[in-house]
Amino acid sequence: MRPRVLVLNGPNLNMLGSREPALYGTDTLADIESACRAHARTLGLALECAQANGEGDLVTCVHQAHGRVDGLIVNAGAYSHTSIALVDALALVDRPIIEVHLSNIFRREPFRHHSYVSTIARGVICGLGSHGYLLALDALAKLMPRPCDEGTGHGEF
Ligand code: CA2
Repeated sequence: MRPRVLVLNGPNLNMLGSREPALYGTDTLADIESACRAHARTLGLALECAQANGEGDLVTCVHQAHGRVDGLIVNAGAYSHTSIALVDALALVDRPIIEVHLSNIFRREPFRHHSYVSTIARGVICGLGSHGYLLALDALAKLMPRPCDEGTGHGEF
């Protein structure tokens, strides 16, 4: 069985490619998801992608992933900075979570400098545009232990 990863994107990220290319790049969400699928294939990972604009819908996606996925990549968009409900759901997952932001949130407005998701994420990648998602897949491929890795020390950096 290949380790399974969920790539979860939050509000407004379905609009990527249409506006603000200087901040978020020119790739659409479909472009990002298909690059993730191709990269996951080379890493031997099974990939699922989901996007939701509502906070409760994102919480539901996390609940549905619970027990089914071996790792998560999360760009919660603006909810990263506001949602205790989402971070509570993510905290229940007990699988490695990599937080991704397209933009460097620390070069932006102060209200973007804090992320609730970062408090439970195994790692955080920001400011590298859509390439950040591929780096997050690389990280998860190392962090998710596979059955054949038992006792070899794999599953850690
Ligand atoms: O840099 C990121 O990936 C963000 O998560 C993007 C969020 C923002 O609220 C976070 O602070 C950082 C916003 C996504 C907005 O997406 C748009 C897409 C197309 C046009 C305009 C906005």
